[in-house]
Amino acid sequence: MRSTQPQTIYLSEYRVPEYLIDDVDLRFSLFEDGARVHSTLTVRRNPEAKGTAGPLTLDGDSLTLEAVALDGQTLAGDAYEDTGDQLIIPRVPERFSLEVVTWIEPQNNTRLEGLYKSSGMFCTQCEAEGFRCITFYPDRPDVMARFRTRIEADKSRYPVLLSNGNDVERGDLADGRHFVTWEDPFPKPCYLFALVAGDLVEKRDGFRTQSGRDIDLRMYVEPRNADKCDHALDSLKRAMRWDEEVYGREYDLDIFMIVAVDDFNMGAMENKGLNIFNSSCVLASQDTATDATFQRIEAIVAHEYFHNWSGNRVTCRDWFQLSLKEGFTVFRDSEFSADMGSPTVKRIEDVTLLRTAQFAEDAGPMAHPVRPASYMEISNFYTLTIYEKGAEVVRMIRNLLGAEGFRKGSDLYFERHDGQAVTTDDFVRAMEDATGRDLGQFRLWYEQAGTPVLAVTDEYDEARGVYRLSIEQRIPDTPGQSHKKPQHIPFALGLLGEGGEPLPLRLDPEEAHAPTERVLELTEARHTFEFHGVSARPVPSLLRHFSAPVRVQYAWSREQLLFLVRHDPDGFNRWDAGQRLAVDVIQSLVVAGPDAPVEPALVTAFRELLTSTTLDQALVSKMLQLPSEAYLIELAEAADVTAIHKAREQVLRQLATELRDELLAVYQRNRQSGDYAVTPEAVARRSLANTALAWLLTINDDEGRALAEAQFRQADNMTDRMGALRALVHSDQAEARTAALDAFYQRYQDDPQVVEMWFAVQASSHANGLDAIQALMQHPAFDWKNPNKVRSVIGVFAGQNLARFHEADGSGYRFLAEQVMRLDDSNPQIAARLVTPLTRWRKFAPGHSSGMRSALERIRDKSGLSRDVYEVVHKSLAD
Ligand code: B3K
Ligand code: ZN
Repeated sequence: MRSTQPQTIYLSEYRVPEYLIDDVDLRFSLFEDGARVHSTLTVRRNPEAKGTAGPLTLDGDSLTLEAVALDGQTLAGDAYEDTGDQLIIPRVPERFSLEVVTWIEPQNNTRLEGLYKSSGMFCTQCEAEGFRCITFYPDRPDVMARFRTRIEADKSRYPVLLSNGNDVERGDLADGRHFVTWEDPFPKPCYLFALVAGDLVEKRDGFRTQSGRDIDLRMYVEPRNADKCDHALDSLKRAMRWDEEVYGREYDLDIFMIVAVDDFNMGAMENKGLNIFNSSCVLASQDTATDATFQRIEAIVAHEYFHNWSGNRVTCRDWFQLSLKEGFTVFRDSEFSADMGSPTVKRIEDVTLLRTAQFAEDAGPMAHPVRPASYMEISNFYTLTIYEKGAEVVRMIRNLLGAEGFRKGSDLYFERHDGQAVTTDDFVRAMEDATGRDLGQFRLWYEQAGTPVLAVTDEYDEARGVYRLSIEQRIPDTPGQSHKKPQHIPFALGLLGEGGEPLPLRLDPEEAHAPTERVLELTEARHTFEFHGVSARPVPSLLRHFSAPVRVQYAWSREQLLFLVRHDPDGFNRWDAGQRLAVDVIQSLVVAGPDAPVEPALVTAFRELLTSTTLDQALVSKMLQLPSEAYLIELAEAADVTAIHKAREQVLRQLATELRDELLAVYQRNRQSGDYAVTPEAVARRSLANTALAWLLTINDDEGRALAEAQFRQADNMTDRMGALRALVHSDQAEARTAALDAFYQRYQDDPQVVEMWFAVQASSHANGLDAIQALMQHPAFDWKNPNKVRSVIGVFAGQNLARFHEADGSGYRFLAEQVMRLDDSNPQIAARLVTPLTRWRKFAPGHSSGMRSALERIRDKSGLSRDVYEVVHKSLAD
């Protein structure tokens, strides 16, 4: 056990900083055995701080302090205290300059927070609290300062030296060293500081802003990746244009830089003017990246770029406000992706993630509000709730205010708070002030955790021609929160008549021109709505576009769902009806056993989808995906993973058997020749062809296998090569599987991002149990120090290969506990993420949950646990 228990930090204890920093002057001397950091801070007492002046307290972590000087005078050892995690100077004047010299060891930094080395280059990650691993500083986002950064390093090893802002000076030094000085004119919190030093190639591009300023766009990558930059740069230009057009936001510096690094704890980081990316989220070529990767890169490049306004110019007052920048920015990138591709498909993808993973988080032991009230380790709060639910909350505000009102609100927010560190409440207030709308009750979305459940019942009064809909909302208890208040929920709906026609929704019997879709605003625990002039019992299309992040309970019959699949004019709900139908069919096989017959209505629905050429093919490709095992588990009461897996496989095989000819036809119809392009149409066609292939291989179809092998060999793009490989790897065809995997590795072994995909496709396959996973970890390409490798093998096994991870003997759980404990010593952030599957132990049938719980207990009992893992494990085991 730890010697001291980690402390909980509370929002209610927020105090303004006692000292502010106006300017930071940094000098980095980089060497192979460490780095010296000279920092000069211009400090003044905060006029808003209450009471008499207290000591200056700066945060630090893993630093060797070499010298401290105040206003040019070196301080004697008794004039300050270095506690290890704080530098305390008891007596300081109102205004002063403070020089601090620290020594750090980036080459030994395995946590990948602060300054560290990745593939021979120096790079940084400071959000949330990494800057304190570089030098002593008030490491909190409400201290905003102007940074000037001089980097000195060996010129031949590190010809490229980068930091935030503009390069203002460069030159050569003695001993083959050189320096570059960077100046960032915009005050920023230290979490947005960045430094990169390496032997990198530069790809240049440019962008002219709406006001006619020319921006230099630069991308820095290792030489072997020089041909994988175009897509990110193109995405960046599209994002810059979109933010001007949709939000009126223009880029502010003269240079915008993107750097790719292989060892990175997450996807990317929005450092001011110098975005740093995980290589897997920025590098792409037709031969090495799938369509999904191309789309992910476009979204992440845009996300980080959008942070320049939503996060950097207007930042967070404290880390409880994280969703202020993350929820808003996810909403922005999601709308951007919708505009660049298919809006319905994007909505389906976002909702799939939300309902599968965020709902699970919101129902588990780590559930927290979009604005949490407390935390132990902030790194654990970069969650689906902060990001995805936070984005849904912003989306609801946009829908309540309308696009125009929302734009007025965002304009006011950016103007009012430019250069400030603010709260989610400031965001909501700007929306209210710009439109006159009262969002008082709506604010509960930020304060109450848990996914609201809407129980919907209906009655049809034939004599009066009235259709009555009752909606009851209930918000489940979550850790530390019970007896919640009703929330303000926008509920979009439509009604379909007997022939599938949209009916006018007359809330008032006299209404002449009633709309066929309405957004009902739920504010009470229970509402009843009456729709008039309805001549036959309608089929309701509920929560269209997924207008609020809630669970809807309604007793749909299979006939109603099939009807919606055929007729709902809302593409999202058409897809959703198909999913509900498939869930219902799979769940009935979980109960009745996998040999029970499969509902013919499902086969009919899929046949219609496969044979239709008039339906939007992008939507069809989504509708053909069966609900995932993870989603089925989320929906279950006490999930029996084996039964769920078997039932789902059985449905898949049954559909493939009955629809074999249609699948072959879909495959042939959608095979493409000609130039590769990532347009919604082309992506849909590749997806349809690859889905058909995968289904054919579930029934060991000879023709299907031959097609897969041929496609694997002949593909001119990674989507098709990977599609074929995935189909083979997930089939029973052991020989074909091994041959394809070997050939794939031979071809791509020098490309780490593709090797990660090669690991992941194996780790996710039901054909591979624990032995195979352990063998992958012995492979020479596996690397404990590289988070992507850890995620692509261990993370994928525990998160996607569910039947094998949840093997009845508990071996998967023990295995995961061991890996978490091993990793916790070197990279606590990644270790804490890896625990996630175990935290859901209460969700599973007793045979599973006791093993999961024991695995958590084993981790809990390890001595010297990091704060990251400590928090997750203790909260998961709490009663
Ligand atoms: N803001 C970063 C995430 C930082 C995570 C720190 N543990 C990336 C993003 O959301 O854009
Ligand atoms: Zn972000």
